[in-house]
Amino acid sequence: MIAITRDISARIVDCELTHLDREPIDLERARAQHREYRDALASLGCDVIELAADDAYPDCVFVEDTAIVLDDVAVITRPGAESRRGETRAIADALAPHRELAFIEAPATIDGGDVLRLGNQLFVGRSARTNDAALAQLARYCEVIPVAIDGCLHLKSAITQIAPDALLVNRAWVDVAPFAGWKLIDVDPAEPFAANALRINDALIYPAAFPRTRQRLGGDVRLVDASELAKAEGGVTCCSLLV
Ligand code: CIR
Repeated sequence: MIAITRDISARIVDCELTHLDREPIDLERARAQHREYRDALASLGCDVIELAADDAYPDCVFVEDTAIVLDDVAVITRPGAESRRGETRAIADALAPHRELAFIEAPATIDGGDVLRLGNQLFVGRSARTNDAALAQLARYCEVIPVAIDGCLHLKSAITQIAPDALLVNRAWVDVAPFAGWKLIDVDPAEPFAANALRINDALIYPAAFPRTRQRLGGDVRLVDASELAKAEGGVTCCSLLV
C-alpha cells in the first residue's frame, strides 16, 4: 500500500479553524510528530511518499481532504474551504501514476475527511465543507450514503472503522442510523475527539491523547503523539491518502 503524505507548511499556524480557538503551534514539534506518524505508516508496510509543503497553503499537510481514492479512479475533491482549493494540484500529480483521475466540479465542494469508505459504499457526511452537489457527483463512481453530522468538522471526526465489523463513534456528533449492522464502540465521554483512528491492514494508528478510549480498542494499536496538529483540527486519518 502507498501512503501519500505532505510536509507541514511553515504557515500551519494560519490554518483554517472551525471549532477550536487559535493556539500557538510549535512547528518543530509538529514536524517531529509528523515524522513519527510517517514512521508508523512505514512500520505497517506502507510505501510512504513525502510530498513537499507549499507555504501558500497552511493546511496542506491534511492530504486526506484533497482526494477520494477508489479502486479504479481517484476523485480529486474541491475542498470546502476556499483557502485549501489549490492544495489539490500536487495531489493530482502524485495520484496520476496510480489511478485514472476524476474531478469534483463547482459548485460542488467536498473534503475527503467527510468520506468513510466501508466496502463498496461511501458514507458521506453533510458538513459545512461538503454539499449535496458533491454527493451527486460522487455517486457517478460509487454508491453514496449521506450521513447527518453536527458539532464536528468532518464525518471522520465522529466515526471511523477500527475492525472488519466495528466502528469507533462519538454519537453526539453523528447520526448512526445509516450504520445499522455495524458493531459500534463509543468513545469515552471525556474524550470527544477520540473517534478518529487510522486503520491499516489489521492495525490502528491512534493518538496517545485518548487513553480512556484506547482501552476500548483491541488488537495491534500503534500510539502516536499528534497533539500539535490536533490544534489545527487534524487527526490521524487526515495526514495520509492510502492508495
Ligand atoms: C481544516 O480546517 O481544513 C484544517 N485545519 C483541518 C483539516 C483536517 N482534516 C481532516 O480531518 N480530514
